[in-house]
Amino acid sequence: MSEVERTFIMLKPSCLERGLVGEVISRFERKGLKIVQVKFLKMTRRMAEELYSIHRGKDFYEKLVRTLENKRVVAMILEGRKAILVARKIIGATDPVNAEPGTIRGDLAIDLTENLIHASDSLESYLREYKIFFKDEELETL
Ligand code: 3AN
Repeated sequence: MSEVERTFIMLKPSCLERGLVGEVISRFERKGLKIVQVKFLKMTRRMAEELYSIHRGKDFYEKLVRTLENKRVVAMILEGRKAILVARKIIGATDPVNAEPGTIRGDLAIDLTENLIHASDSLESYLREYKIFFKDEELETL
């Protein structure tokens, strides 16, 4: 069975505001993950709520949704061997204070809510999350 899979990545508004889009994308490319599709878009409240639906009811949920609502993000699909696991390793731990040096959050972030980037953490998450941002026909190999 092929180990090649796809994962969903979203660069958060803080990543764009800090001018780190190129730096972050290049880390995935240098590792060998290929960009299947990428788009800039403005998040609606509904999209933010859908993306973070598993956190609904938690004390940080409203703050989290507000960091995305009506803000510009970069959404992309990456492809490669074990892409979901590989992307999570490149990103590092959720809290940048605990993220290892060499990871995106370890090197470039310190705030927990504004931790620069989102990446699907399982195949199940990927299948739910990419559909919030992309239509299937946008992901056909060009
Ligand atoms: P990850 O982004 O590493 O998959 P999740 O899914 O547990 O982490 O959390 C989603 C987002 O929620 C994180 N990127 C972070 O911005 C925020 N977050 C997670 N835990 C907390 C917390 N305890 N306080 C504030 N924000 C949090």
